[in-house]
Amino acid sequence: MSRPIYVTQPHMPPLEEFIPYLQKIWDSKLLTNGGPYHQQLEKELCEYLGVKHLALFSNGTLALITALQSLRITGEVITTPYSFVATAHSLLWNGIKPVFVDVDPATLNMDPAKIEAAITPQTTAIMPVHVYGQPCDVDAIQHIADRYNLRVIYDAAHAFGVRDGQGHSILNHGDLSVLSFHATKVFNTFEGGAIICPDERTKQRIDNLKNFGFVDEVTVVAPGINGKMSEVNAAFGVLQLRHIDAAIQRRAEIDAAYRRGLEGVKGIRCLAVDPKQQTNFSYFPVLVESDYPLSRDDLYERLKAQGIHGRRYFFPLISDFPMYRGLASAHPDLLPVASGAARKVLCLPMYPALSQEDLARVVQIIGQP
Ligand code: T4K
Repeated sequence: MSRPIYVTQPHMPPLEEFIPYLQKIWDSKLLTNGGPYHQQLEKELCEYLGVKHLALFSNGTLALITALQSLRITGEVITTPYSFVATAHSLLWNGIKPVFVDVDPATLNMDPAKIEAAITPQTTAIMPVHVYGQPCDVDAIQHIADRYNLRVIYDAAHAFGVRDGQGHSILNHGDLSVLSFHATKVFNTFEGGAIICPDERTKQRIDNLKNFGFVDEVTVVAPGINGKMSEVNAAFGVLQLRHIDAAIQRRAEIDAAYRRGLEGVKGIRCLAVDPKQQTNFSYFPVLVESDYPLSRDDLYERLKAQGIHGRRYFFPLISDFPMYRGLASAHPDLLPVASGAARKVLCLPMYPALSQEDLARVVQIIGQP
């Protein structure tokens, strides 16, 4: 059998381009705690993404946990069950009760029409996710948040570089947005993440919180954590930024090729994209509908038998995991769209180095299962 094809493969610049960065770190002996590459990457990411302030983190999960801390969120937070577990785990780590609402069938993002009914006197915030990098209905969500005086923290782990219909960064919506720079993401720093915030004061609080709460050598203002990104990760990010446009362009070509190849396949549905929005092609999910000859799981196994490892993101739903399923809002009857999507979705291999031949093989197997 030929070598395996995974759902993703990290985008890596040539190693020799990274050596001079490492040399600088070796020479300076500055390894972490807000060193020069850390500062440079924060600045360059603000420019690239079109955001005002950005605080780097060692991963997206710590960034989510800290984002909630920074706004002192308590009580209940309305969120989506259709995401990676880290979304809801960040709430539990803060002693917050997640309240799940169903998703929109077109985008698989939180359905704004379901939010109001889930609000209680304990609700303090909404945590939606831009799933697969598809923007949430940010205006509808903000409207509800304003009406009920709720904070909005976007889990934007998938949404690096995504822009709304007006060409503005999707990361500027809500009170805070959180990115992941994990190896499996469009922009990776091996491990990493960031919080995007609109003002200097919030950025300062986040920076304090990610450094144990220190504001100077002898003053600790909050029970902070260690969420800092190291210089090696930050340097890698600076180099990655030089290559990111080409990487996203290649993803766009793969996305288009999948759509063309799968167009006539009965029972396979690709998620629609809004041509006004600028997406990042981070994943390529397909829905395996009932008129396809195989079930989603059978197709997943069929591909796997040929060395093609798609992934069922996001199955099981977060609300089906043991630490969540006892919640009243976790009942599958209340989450029919999310439950259906979790049964139908298969994410196909999507990464810049995916060859035409490998892509054609995936399409061919799906077309003639
Ligand atoms: N919010 C959302 C909505 C998220 O999706 C995530 C993370 C987070 C928050 C939390 O952000 P971080 O704390 O992770 O920064 C992966 C990732 O570990 C996770 O970051 C990601 N979401 C999630 C959707 O996917 P797994 O368990 O599927 O990863 P794994 O190790 O099975 O990798 C998938 C495939 O990628 C492998 O089969 C091969 C390839 N791969 C992976 C790694 C790690 C490589 O080729 N090289 C690598 O180094 O969770």
